[in-house]
Amino acid sequence: MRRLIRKVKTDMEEINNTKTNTYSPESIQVLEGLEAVRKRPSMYIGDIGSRGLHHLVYEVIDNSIDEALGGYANSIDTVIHSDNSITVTDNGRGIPTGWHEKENKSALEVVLTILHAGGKFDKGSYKVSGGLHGVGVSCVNALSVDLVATVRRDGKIFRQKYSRGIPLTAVEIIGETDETGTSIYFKPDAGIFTTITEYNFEILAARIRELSFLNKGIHLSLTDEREQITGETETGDETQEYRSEKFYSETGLYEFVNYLDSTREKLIDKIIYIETEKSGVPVEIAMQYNTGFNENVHSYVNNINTIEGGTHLTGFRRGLTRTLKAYADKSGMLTKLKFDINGDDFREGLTAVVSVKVAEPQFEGQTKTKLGNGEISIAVDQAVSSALENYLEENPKDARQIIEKVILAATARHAARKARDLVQRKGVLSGAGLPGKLADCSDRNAANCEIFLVEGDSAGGTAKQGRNRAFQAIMPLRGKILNVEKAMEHKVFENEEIKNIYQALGVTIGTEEDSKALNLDKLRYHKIVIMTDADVDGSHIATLIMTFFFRHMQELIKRGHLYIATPPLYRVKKGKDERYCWTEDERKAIMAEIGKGKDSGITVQRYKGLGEMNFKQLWDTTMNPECRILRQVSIENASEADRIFSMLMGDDVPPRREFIETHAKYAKIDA
Ligand code: 0RA
Repeated sequence: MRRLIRKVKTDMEEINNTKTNTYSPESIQVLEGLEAVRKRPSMYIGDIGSRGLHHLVYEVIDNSIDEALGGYANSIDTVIHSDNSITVTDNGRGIPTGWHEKENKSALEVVLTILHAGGKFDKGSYKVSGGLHGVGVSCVNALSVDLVATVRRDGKIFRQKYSRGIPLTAVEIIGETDETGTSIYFKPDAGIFTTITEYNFEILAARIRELSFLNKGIHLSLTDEREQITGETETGDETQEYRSEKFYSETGLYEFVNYLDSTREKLIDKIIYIETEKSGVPVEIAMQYNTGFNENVHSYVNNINTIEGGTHLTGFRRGLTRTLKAYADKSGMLTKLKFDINGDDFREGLTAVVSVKVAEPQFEGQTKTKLGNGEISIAVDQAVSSALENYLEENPKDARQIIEKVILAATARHAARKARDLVQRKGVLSGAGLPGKLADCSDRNAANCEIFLVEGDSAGGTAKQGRNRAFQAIMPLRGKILNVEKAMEHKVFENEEIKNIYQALGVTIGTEEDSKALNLDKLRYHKIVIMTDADVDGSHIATLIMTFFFRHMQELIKRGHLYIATPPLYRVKKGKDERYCWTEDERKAIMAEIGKGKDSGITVQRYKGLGEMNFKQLWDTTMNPECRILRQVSIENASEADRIFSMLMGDDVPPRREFIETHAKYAKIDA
């Protein structure tokens, strides 16, 4: 009886080597498939760091989203348990538990153990959602020490347990129920995820929020059982609750754009919202112009953020440019203009989200996030142009505002080009174009080289003394660098500190194909390290510098070149025993350790700035690759990063304060 409990072995090597196992040829194939996932997890989930760890959750949620998009579920709850295991529960039909003849096992086991088995049962319905790699829940199973699938269906509660992808039990009936749905509990295997095992609430919340906007009408939630929040009832009693957030969007991308632009000043009253189907392709778009200067267009295919763009984005841009240009020509507003208008001008101060659902998406590009399907371009182009034409006709006041903004953008672009050309000419063409303030390193192989962007001339001096001049360059930045979030583009390129950064890094603007594209071919350092004081001003300066990189050198961040140095907060000293501490807890622990009862003789120095360290201390704690801590800057979620930078650095102060207050506890952002 195959359905009875199998002989279970959790050690795959043993299973594959033993001749006497009870596994049929099919199950050996399954094991080989799952073992492939365990051997090369990065091929299936991207990496085995933070991203991969969080990806497991997305993969499971995506299955439930599919069930919801099919119209069978409207609620998906995710829980982070205290040991960093996860449960995702939906109220869909429940994964089928019946016998699957061909695979000779239950359908549930097929879904959980066979790669890409996800949508096999439902002929005719295509998998709309699906993580970046679309590998399915079997992958999560392979990479979990424990996984428990609980299915509520046909009046019963079914359950099956797994370890590292191998069933520990048969599908058992453990109770009765009137409800339907699926719960997947899993604990990521610490033998695979060796560097990071802790889930980050903010990262999961950002993705679930994004999913709620992209799939309106679904109730999603995220609860963190690691964190108790003390509250108070109306009668003054103390309550203990887990940190929890609910996500629900009635109006989808309309609300998404509203959320993204909540701290920007609107140029037009209404958000332009389009929901239609062109040639069988569902297209949803929302757009809004603000008074800022950034283009802020996010695109999605089947809920995947297509950061490299693709045909849907091309179609959107083409439709937008053509329709606005035609309107502007007809209105006669362009006659006074002495120079050309180009596509970029139509997207300055534009926030938009474009989401399409494609049955058989072809993903291309370095990170497989560029849509290749040609037919989608036309569909999106048509969707935008017909809706936008109507909008402009019906809202002539808004139409005028938009065209005036476009003219302003074109004018500013001409001014910016002059400033940019200057950067370019000084930057590379004349070989002597390194800024005077730069103390360069001697190695000429960029892959070995680092540059420290240091707050202030005095700390810059210390860093110059302390560094290893073979591969570490130092560039002091004076005071607060320009807030690029609020500045017009030409101001950015006229700014001395920013020009110095371009020149020092060897980064130029403009390639053959694209006059605004970054040219990183001559990048002179593969590590760019922001080094500021460990205080409020220091973190503000670090944020200003990051804002600059985010808006103007985003590719450098995506390629993993940007880092933040972390100087220590304290030095604890007793005689010759000298220790550095990066957190309050560390300080307490070290004081307890070396203090050993009698406190006498211990001195504690609180470092308020880099300037309080001598060059040797700075080297030992913050610059020496052997013992320093560098934090790599990454973009987990493009739309959320954009929103946060515009909020932190924009004009609108109250939401910034509120953000910092609510997040300080979690994100350690000082203010
Ligand atoms: C295949 C067929 C059917 C449902 C599902 C898969 C399903 C999978 C997941 C994963 C998470 N939640 C899910 N809910 C459903 C439907 C078969 C039927 O009832 O006809």
